[in-house]
Amino acid sequence: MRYQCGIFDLDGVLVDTAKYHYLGWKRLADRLGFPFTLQQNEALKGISRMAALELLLEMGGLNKNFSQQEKEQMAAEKNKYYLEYIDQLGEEELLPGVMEAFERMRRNEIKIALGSASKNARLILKRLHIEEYFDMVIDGTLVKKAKPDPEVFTLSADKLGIFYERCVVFEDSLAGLMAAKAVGMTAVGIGEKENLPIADYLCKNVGEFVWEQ
Ligand code: B16
Ligand code: MG
Repeated sequence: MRYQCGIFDLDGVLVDTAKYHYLGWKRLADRLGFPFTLQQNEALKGISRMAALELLLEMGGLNKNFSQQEKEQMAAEKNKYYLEYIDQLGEEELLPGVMEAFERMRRNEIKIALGSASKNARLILKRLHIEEYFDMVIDGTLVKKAKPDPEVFTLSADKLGIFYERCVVFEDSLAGLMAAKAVGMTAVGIGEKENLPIADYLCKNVGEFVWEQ
């Protein structure tokens, strides 16, 4: 087998929490008085909370209006909304193909890793009851540099002692695909070609990926 490790992004790949991130940012944008569309939300996917806030404020033409302290309060406000949404999260919100992919990887002794920018990743894995599947969990609390920097993926591979060329990264964001490709990992896009034009492979869900190719 060419591959020894699969590194999974969380939001939008294992679980559809991307919609809750959108709703959280939308509530903040509504309060600040500017529109924020699903299409605009594409650019916020995969990047850190503070980087997403900066982009959102730029989209609303308000990026110069606030102090660092005010921005931190707004990021906390969005996270409060987000935590309200994911409070109800259950196993039924796992995206299709996830359990099949994990079982197939276990049978083939391929390591399973998480590479998420989210600081809420552990909480979400617990809610979904899938924490036990992971050989390595790297999330937003452990990395200094956010995607498109590859740190969140290289840290997984380094800790597991696996060459980057032997890793497959599953991502729904352009920033994440760029990160994977920058270090020679195979980049599988979960989503549409128009949003993920640089993917090595495109799949509707993680269960579709053919490990033997
Ligand atoms: P949090 P992923 C990312 O998770 C989300 O895609 C992105 O929209 C979010 O801003 C980021 O996590 C930070 O999340 O606010 O929970 O720390 O896609 O890398 O799993
Ligand atoms: Mg994602």
